[in-house]
Amino acid sequence: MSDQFVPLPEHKFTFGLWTVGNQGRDPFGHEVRPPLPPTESVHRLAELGAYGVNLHDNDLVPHGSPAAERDAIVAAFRAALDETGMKVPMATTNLFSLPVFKEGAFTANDQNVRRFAVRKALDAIDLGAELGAEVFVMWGGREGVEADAAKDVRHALDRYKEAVDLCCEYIRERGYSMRIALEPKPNEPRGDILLPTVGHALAFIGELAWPEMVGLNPEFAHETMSGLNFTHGVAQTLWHGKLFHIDLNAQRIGKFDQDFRFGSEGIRDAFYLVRLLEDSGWAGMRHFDAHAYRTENRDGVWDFAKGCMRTYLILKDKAERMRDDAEIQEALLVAKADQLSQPTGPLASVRSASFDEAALAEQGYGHERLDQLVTELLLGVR
Ligand SMILES: [Mn+2]
Repeated sequence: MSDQFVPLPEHKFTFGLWTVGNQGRDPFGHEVRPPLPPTESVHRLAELGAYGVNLHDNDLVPHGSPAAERDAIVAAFRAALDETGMKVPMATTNLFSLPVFKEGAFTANDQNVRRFAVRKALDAIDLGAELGAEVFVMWGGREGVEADAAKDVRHALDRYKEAVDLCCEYIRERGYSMRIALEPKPNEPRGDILLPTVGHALAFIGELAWPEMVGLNPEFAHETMSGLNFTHGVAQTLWHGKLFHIDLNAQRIGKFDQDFRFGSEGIRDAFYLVRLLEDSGWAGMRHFDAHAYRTENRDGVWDFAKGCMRTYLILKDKAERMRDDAEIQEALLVAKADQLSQPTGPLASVRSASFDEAALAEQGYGHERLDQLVTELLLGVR
């Protein structure tokens, strides 16, 4: 492998403990890999050049652990972070695995289940703050329904808003430097999940008590499952100032939630995403929410992790090459790409302008040539 694409902490690559720790269980098959201790993940990922790890509460502390046990686990994990210099930029809570959440968590019909869920989120906020996390992700995996008769979505959204507001109130009360990032997903594990896309979630934020504290954690696989253009979703999230975190992986449209190694499917889409993140000066984490194929043993897990980071760096290099490629830049001028940053108004000049409509309609934009040039760049022949 060429040394040019070696990951370093400055690249801000992070992995969830649940990603490299994934044991390969799927709806039809059991675990194929042994459990991976969180401290080992920290050491191995540090050796590979990652910046940090992220976690659900129960990735680190098993649910129901007594306080003394919890503190000992966190102390050992803290020691591994200190030994390696690894950070925990993001924390989240698992509100989807326990049987108690089978009908929902923040939006469960039962008020006591909702209170239990919010309490668990508050504890996870404390854990995240203790480890230095500045982003708290909320993926509402069970916030949905199969039997539409059973849930009024308007009331469910009231309760969803209430739960996010309660978490914001708690963060403010405790004085934590933490923001919340909602993670949209259309379906799986529920038949339909609330806040299914980036657009739904952005609109929801506008109804919250502290909208400035809440943004998004869009995921490549989740928007792609809906057949949407993930890069466009991220661009609009950036446009609203709401990109607080991002989940990178790979997914084919129309399939189950695949969570593949970044760039392993949809390499073009991955390229335009990397180009957007780099061109926009995104200062946040390049977080991978993915896992190794079920075919892999422990060695394959580290091949998976290395592959995610290496592909990102290769695509970042391709984005730089695109900027430096005179022919592509000339084709962009033919496409008038530079003109889009100019305002359309003011109103008076719109009203007084004269147009040669036939000439405007006649012009071509050279997209075929432009797209072929970019394709050849990605294929490595220019
Ligand atoms: Mn995710």
